[in-house]
Formats: sequence, structure tokens, C-alpha cells
Amino acid sequence: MFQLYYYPNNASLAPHFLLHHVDADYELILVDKASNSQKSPDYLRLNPAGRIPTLVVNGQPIFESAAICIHISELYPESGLIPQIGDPKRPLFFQWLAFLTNTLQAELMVKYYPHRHTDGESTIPNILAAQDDRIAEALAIIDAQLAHNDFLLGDNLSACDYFLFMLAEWSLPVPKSPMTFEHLARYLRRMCDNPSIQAVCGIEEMDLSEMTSEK
Ligand SMILES: N[C@@H](CCC(=O)N[C@@H](CS)C(=O)NCC(=O)O)C(=O)O
Repeated sequence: MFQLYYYPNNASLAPHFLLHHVDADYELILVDKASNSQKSPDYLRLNPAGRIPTLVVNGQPIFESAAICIHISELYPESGLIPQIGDPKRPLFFQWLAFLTNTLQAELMVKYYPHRHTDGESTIPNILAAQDDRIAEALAIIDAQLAHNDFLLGDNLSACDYFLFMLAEWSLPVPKSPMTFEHLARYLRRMCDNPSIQAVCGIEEMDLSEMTSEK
């Protein structure tokens, strides 16, 4: 039994996709960001970083979305969400998940919380413009990988694809949005048909029309 502390379309989204994909028995617990509940003493006991998500697995809390995704994938080896030890795709799984969380997600965090990166309000537009470029650079690397691959690791869906879908959704407001990249846009339109993505986006009341519409 799992408890996922979540907020719609936050970093809890990728773990939520995975829990649904493996058909886990899980409970969703909403963290009320509007009242800053992620900084409450009770939540900080689970997640001292005061961030969303936290996954509680048999009473043990785990934080960091990518780590949670690895753990869920390893608990359900038959799901194929992570290549097994010895499979040459396994290092590529870690490479892409690390790239997504350390690069694209990190850049997105600066875009969404620019005031945490400056003490001068007037510099925020410059930060946002720089981040738009840095996010587009990361998206271009992913687009090149998808030019010859159906999924990030090749022929098969993995947890990396669910993580990428989450970050691509967050990147939609960037001027060079994921939907402006040929291969990435095609991939995202296909991922919108994934049953776990459809179900979880329904539960989290997310609108996927920007990704599904042909431009
Ligand atoms: N590296 C962390 C980042 C988590 C994170 O920053 N989550 C955001 C929501 S997407 C959050 O909790 N924001 C509220 C805050 O920073 O106070 C992870 O991937 O779990």
C-alpha cells in the first residue's frame, strides 16, 4: 500500500502515472499548496525539503520524484518500466532520468520560482528569458533522441517517458514549446493516448488539448 502526497500537475505527476501503470494499491493525499501545507511541521517530518511529492511505502517516506519513480519501477520488475541489471538499456535509463531531473526539471524550477534566484525584482524578466532558452536547449536534445526512437530508451516505454511527459507539460508555456519540436511533438501526441496518462490526467483534472491538437 502506497500513499502519494500530491498536488495536481506537480512533481507528483510522474509517480502518479507509474502507480497507475503498475496497478498499485495507492491512496492520494492532497497537499494544499494554497495554504503552504508543504511547509507544515507534519509534512516536513515526511519530507524535510518541504516539496511535493512524497511517497510513503509501507510506512517509509521517500522524497524526490525521480527516486520515487525508480523505486516504484523496481518494485514491479514485470512492468518493464526499468531495464533489469545487465540489460544495456539500464545505464541509458539512469542517463535519461538524471538528465530530465537534473537539467530540464532544474531549469523549469528556476522558471517557475524565479524570485528564489534573485534579490532584485527587476531582474526577474531576464531570468525568465534565460530560462526559456535553457529549457529549449534541453528540449532540443530530447527531440534529437526521439528522431529515431519511439520512446526515450528506444522501442519500449519506460518510467523515463512518464517523467518526460510531466516535464513537457510544464514546458508548454515556453516560446519554443515542446510542440514546436517535430519529433517531440509527435511523441507527445502519441503519449496522450497512453491509458495511464489519460486516466491520471483525468483524476488530476488536467487539460491535454494543447498537446493533442494538430498545429
Ligand atoms: N526535486 C524535487 C522538486 C520538487 C518540487 O520542487 N516540487 C514543487 C512542485 S512541482 C514544490 O513542492 N513546490 C512548492 C515549494 O517549493 O514550496 C522533486 O523532483 O521531487
